[in-house]
Amino acid sequence: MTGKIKLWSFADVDRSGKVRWTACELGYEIEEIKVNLGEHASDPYRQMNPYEQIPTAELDGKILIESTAICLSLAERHPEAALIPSDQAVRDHFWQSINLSASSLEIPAVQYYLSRAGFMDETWTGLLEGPLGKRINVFASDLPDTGYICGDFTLADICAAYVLRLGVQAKLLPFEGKLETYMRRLMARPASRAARIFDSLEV
Ligand SMILES: N[C@@H](CCC(=O)N[C@@H](CS)C(=O)NCC(=O)O)C(=O)O
Repeated sequence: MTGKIKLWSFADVDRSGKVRWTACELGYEIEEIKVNLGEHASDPYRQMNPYEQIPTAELDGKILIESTAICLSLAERHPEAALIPSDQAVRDHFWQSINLSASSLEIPAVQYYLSRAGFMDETWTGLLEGPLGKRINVFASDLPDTGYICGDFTLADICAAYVLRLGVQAKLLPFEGKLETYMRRLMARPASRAARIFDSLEV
């Protein structure tokens, strides 16, 4: 066991999944605290995360927020696991992929998914469908035929998986061909299973 992390989440499917999966890849013991909707916007949770968002983590006695940043903090502590590649040529592609998935795609993908599911105003569906549909399909078409985004498995795959799963569930991406092969490769990893990251994907 590498160490211990405390993780505050709503459910398996929210952004805490990226942190849970990263921690599982690194062999962390996870103490998970489920937060009910609404509790995230009041004390005591707000004391830890004044942005009133999930997830929050406690690592080495420090409170950390922002799912991708928490994953990177975990990965940086374990260079031997190479979840952040060390080769500069690969790193350029790594940072590009991390930012595409965790920023350009993740925010509209979550909003689109929630508006389709009735948790956000339905006007978002129409506003986001065109640009998000186009961009997430470009991202999926860039996936490798074999292996992972940076050759070996890295955090880029964890961040990509989060948006790709949403894209499939929101019917923006057909679960077939190269995308299906890539996602099934991720679904077969013991750590992604332990993190229950794909449990909601009915394929
Ligand atoms: N960029 C933040 C986004 C966090 C976020 O929006 N979390 C959602 C759950 S996945 C949330 O807390 N939603 C409730 C709200 O915003 O009130 C991160 O990656 O941690």
